[in-house]
Formats: sequence, structure tokens, C-alpha cells
Amino acid sequence: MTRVFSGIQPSGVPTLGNYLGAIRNWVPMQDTHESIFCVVDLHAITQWQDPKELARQTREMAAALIACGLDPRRCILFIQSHVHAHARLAWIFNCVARIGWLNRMTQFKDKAGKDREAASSGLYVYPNLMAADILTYHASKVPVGDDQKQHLELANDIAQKFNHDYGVDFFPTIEPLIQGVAARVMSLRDGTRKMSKSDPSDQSRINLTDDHDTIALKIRRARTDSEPLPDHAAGLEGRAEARNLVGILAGITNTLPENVLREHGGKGFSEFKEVLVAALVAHLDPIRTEMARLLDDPAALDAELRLGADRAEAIAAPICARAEEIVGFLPRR
Ligand code: AQP
Repeated sequence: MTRVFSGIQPSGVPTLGNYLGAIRNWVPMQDTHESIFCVVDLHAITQWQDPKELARQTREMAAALIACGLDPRRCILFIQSHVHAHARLAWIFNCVARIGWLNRMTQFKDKAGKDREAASSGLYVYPNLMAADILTYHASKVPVGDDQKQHLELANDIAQKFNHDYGVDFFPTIEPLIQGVAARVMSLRDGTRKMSKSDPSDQSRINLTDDHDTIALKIRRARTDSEPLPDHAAGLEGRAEARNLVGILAGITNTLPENVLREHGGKGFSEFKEVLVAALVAHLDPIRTEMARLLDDPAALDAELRLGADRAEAIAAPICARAEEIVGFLPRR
């Protein structure tokens, strides 16, 4: 079975964007691939995280992944910092990747904002850690959205340069795993920005922990225009917020936006939003309930994560140790 790796940052409460764009697509992969899923806390601290919150959010993210359908018996699910190979290989990759390559990364520019000098150096070398995450498992497929393609290309450049510089054929080529039409969920306050767990406005997103009333309030307040819904996709041109709400209903009900428009075209937003609230609550309520149940027994959850870390380490540690040997590190005997 092909080995896949994917990660998610515990940088806040998981959102509907994380769910529709990533987590939901990981669930069927458990049966078709050797699947490794990771809560990437090392990545999260590239931007400031309150320590107590980080620990809480890390457990919460793990609970969310299980509640969404990741089964620790059918996949390997663990916390990144529990497996030291990630940080060790990332250091080697810091010494392989060229500064010129990192300078081209658009995500750094986006996340660092205007004051790049004040960004952490961790944020700058984030793609090197991501390359290590994947390559320390010799994973050959990575489910990614469009925004991560550049990082994947960089990971391949790193693997190739490592192989070339050390005269080995050690790291494999990574291929993106494209999963149908990628759902990009946008902010409820601004249809041109993506929904993000770290957006300062809680009103901009649906969290997987939101209850019925909260979801209803956020959707009713979601920004829209005053036109009714069109009955075909061309009518959404230039209407980012309308397109987003249609996309969310299509995503959550597993259909295409065209079908949503066929059914709801002509409706005003107040009517359409009630349909959307009902669909979201029906889908997300069981996830929220299961998350709460899992978080009610942190010891049991931590035990699952320890088991996941043991299984991950069994794969990652020998690959990282071999990379260290190739580089010329004297083994500890
Ligand atoms: N709005 C989104 N629509 C679709 N997919 C999304 N993803 C994130 N937001 C959306 C996908 O979720 C996965 C995990 O993301 P991440 O936590 O590693 O980092 P991110 O992409 O930076 O996600 P956030 O929520 O925006 O986090 P913060 O606010 O901390 O930066 C990825 O596969 C991503 O594509």
C-alpha cells in the first residue's frame, strides 16, 4: 500500500475549512493507503502560541480528527513533537535547502505579513520541516491543497539535492495526491479570504465545537449581497460571499454547487441560510458530541496518541538514523 502523510496545526479550534478541505478527505484514505496523520505542534509554534492553549488545542485537534472518522486502529495518528525524527531531519534539511529557494515561498510572505523582519526564523524554514515530516516516513504521496503545492516542490528539491550531494538514492520523489475538486472554504466575513482557525474574528468561521445556536448566529450574520441566488454557476461571478455559502452547502451535503443552485436558485439569502444552518447542524453535531466525549477522558486519548507515536517512531527513527549516517554523524553507541 502506498504510504501517505498529512498534518494539521493545532493553532486553534479546527474549522469547517479544515474539515471540508482536508480532514474529511483523509477518512477514506485509511482503507486505501498506509495513512499517517499528525497534529503538527512544531509547525504551530512558528507563530506565537500561548503554551497552555497549545497543549489544550493539541489534544482538542486529536479528538477532532478521531471524531471526524480517523480511526487510530486503521491509521497512525500522533503528535509531531512526540517523534523526534521530525526535528532532527528538519535540521539536516535546513542545511540542504538554499536560502534562495525559501525566499520564493509565497506562504511565508503571506503569513509573515508586512513586518517580515519580525517573523520567526521557524516560519521561514517551515517548508524544511514539512519536507522532513514527509520524508522521514519515505511517504510518496501527500494529500494537499493548491496552497501547499509549492512546499511539496521544495520538498522534492531538498530530497534530490540530498541524494545528489551525498551520492545516494535515499529519499523518494513525493507526489501530491489531488482529491477531486478541492473545497476552499472562505471567511464568513469576507469571501475573498480563506476561513482560518487563527483569524482574530470568531464570526469569520464555523468551529467544529460550535453548537446549533452558534452556527445559526454565525450563518445568519454571514456577509452576503442583496440579490437572490442564481440558478446556475455563472450567476455567482463576482459574488464571492454567495459562492462561498453555496460551496459550503455543496460540500457538507456532498454534491456539486450546480445542484445546490438548481434546487435553491431564486431563493433569498434569509431562506437559503436556514437551509444551510440545518445541513451544518445535522452534519457537525455528531462530531461535536463525539469530540466532547473523547475530551472527557484525556487519559484514554493520550494513550491512543502514545500508541500512535510508538508506531510512527518505528518507521521514522530508522529512516532518520540512516540519513544521519549518510551525512556522517557518528552514531551513539
Ligand atoms: N479554508 C479552508 N478551506 C479548505 N481547506 C482548508 N485548510 C485550511 N483552511 C482551509 C486545509 O486544512 C489543512 C490543515 O491546515 P493547517 O492547520 O496545517 O494550516 P492552514 O492551512 O494554515 O489552516 P488554517 O486553519 O488557516 O490555520 P492557521 O489559521 O493556523 O494558519 C490543510 O490541508 C489546509 O489546506
